[in-house]
Amino acid sequence: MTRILALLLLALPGFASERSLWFDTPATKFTQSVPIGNGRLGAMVFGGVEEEKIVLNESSMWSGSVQNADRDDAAASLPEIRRLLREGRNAEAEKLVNEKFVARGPGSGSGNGKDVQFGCYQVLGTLRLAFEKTEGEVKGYRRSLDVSKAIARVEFRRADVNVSREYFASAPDEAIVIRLHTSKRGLISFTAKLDRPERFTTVTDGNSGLLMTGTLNDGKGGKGVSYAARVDMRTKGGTVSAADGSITVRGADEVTLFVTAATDFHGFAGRKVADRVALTRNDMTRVMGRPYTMLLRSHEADYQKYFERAQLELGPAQPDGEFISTPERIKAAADGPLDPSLAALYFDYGRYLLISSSRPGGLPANLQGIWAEELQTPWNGDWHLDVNVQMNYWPAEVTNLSELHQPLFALIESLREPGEHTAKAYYGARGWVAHVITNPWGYTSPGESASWGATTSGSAWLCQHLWDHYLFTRDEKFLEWAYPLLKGSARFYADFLTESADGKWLVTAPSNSPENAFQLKDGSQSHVCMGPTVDNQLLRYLFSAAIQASEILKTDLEFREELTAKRARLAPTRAGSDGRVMEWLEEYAEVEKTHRHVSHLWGLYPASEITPDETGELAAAARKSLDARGDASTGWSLAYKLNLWARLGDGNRANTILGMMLRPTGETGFVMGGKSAGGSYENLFDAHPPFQIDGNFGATAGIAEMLLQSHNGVVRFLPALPDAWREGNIRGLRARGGFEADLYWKGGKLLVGVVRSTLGGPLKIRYNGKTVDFETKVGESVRLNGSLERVSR
Ligand code: FUC
Repeated sequence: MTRILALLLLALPGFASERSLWFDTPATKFTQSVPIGNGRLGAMVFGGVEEEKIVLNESSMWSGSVQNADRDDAAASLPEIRRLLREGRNAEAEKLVNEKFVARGPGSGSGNGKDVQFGCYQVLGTLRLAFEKTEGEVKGYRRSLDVSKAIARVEFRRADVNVSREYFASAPDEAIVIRLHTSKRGLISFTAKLDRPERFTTVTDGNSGLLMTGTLNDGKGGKGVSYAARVDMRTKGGTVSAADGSITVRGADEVTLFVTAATDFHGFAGRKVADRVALTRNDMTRVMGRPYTMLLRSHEADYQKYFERAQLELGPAQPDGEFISTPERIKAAADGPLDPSLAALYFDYGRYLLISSSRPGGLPANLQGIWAEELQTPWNGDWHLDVNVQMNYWPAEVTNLSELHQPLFALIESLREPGEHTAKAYYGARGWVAHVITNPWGYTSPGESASWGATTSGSAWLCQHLWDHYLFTRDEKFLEWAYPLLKGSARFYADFLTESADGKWLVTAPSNSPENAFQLKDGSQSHVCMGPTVDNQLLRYLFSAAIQASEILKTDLEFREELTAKRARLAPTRAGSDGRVMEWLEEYAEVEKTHRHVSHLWGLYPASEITPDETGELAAAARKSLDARGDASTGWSLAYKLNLWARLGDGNRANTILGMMLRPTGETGFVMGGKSAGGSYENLFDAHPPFQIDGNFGATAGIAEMLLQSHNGVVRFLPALPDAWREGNIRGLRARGGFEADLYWKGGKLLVGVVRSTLGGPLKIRYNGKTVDFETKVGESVRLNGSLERVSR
């Protein structure tokens, strides 16, 4: 009987399922609204009863333009900067970097770059539907986002009428689709408007359409990206009229609204498409010609082909877990232990956000994914290269969304040419380099301040993604494509390296340990240094990748030998006298002990030169470093620590940090660290604060990393399973070498592990201290019990 009742409940439309976020009120703030997106077009649904507000986004809404921000005479100061660094006069070196070695011009505009050439990612506009006032109390209000189908819904009852709205962003149909429905006929009446805070004209177009057009600032007093956004609708019954840039519908039975949008930005490097207005018209004609059910079906099929590749179930759900709203669930996470099913929802949400903000052929997910309500987004909504954009792509391979990694590769490719110019201007070096920030305009110059802008390893960190994609897929065609990028990056660093003060090592200089400052003996402080640990780790990885790639592709023997020799002279990762991993070449004291960046642990994650199995002492030192940094931090920093603890095999600590990420944030402004900082907004967007999506993606990767790891030739089952995840299963995670794994566990112990081999070859599995080896054939499944014995079923 109860079972029948449960089934009946589940059959009800919009019933809370584990795979939905839901709210019992409309959103009043952006961080309460729900995101939908097709990779390029995005929308945030507020779900107001009387006024529906839908914030619209398009991924290429970038102000600014292509520029040369390199100082062409910078290289002349390099010897002096290096001399000062060798003499330990870092503060003086930093002063010189600020004078001669930062970007020419305003750079990012101190993170407020909307009207300078760096530009900024900004909102497309807002669609507002003002509904005719109706008498009667609103009952049963529910706003939801089903992440298994990528559909948002608003439902309520008023004066015996059921009102429902359905929203999705279709990739196959290049449109946002909104269906308005009421249980009685003739009751849909509203006025639709389309606007943005500046630079727009909205006109009516035909009987039922709105067309908004405008041009963004190119940052040099001229015209930048031009855009067009269009709204049109199909109505059943009632009347439709157009006037004064708005559309009014009266007494319709049913309405389907469509939004199409485009800019003339086409790919990187400032190429433009011919006619963005025509593009939006063509998209509109096509989408309006297809029945709603067909649109919905092809959207679901397109979305689910990605989403259904992986599945995580963490049980048992807390009693009532399904019946309390998402904001209540995160409030509960603040007060008590983390509900495992909320962690599973967060994992699904992260995959949802990546599928919705990053599609092949498009731009990579930025600091906001694609969702922004402002003109001036925080930090320009750009691509930060000292952890942030990389973190966005940490879940791509392991959660089986490998193709969605492609926009990042396209970004990397776009930086090669401008990066060659920067390499020459600053370092007199061959190859290409990118520093800390970039945009769609190929920005590779340093930032405008030495304190953060002198990080020279952005390009090396980006290149890790090329090699890791190869490790997961073993796609040689891809490697052939990526090799010139890897080689060009390695070429740069091989030229750039210089001798350390004691002549022992080859080091990067000038550089930073991202954004962290240290104390010098004379009491001065500096960020600029020689050979920070992260650079040594990055270059060890990059050179190794370029060496191996050149072997696989049978090319560049001489260059390979040069890299091999230089790699041997990179400083190893070391523990200092306090037992922590040294962040710098020297044992400097850090200025801010709990600084959010933990870049010196890059070798633990995402790389794997530090592992508990192979380099136990360094792993212990990493543990000490993390303890000293403390857990509390900004959103992305928490996500980084979650991955690091997973790599250290400490599932309980990782789960504690995940719990901190799922606490409601009390902060709305900018917070750079400290106790109360990172957490979640009510819509589960990660709070830096402000909203920054990297934490969502980093945590998704971290959850996967708790359950499956595959670095250094070993596939590890459940390497960091927290006690609280007593029972569950994960299906469809990917492991390096072309493997795909499903794991089932109970009572905290592995029951069954299945590994499918898509490419054949050796497979080494480790669980609970035991290691077994297999030789697999293409398409073969290896099925194991909890003792790693092969079983047939
Ligand atoms: C880096 C971080 C900040 C912020 C910004 C977008 O500069 O240090 O915390 O995430 O990127």
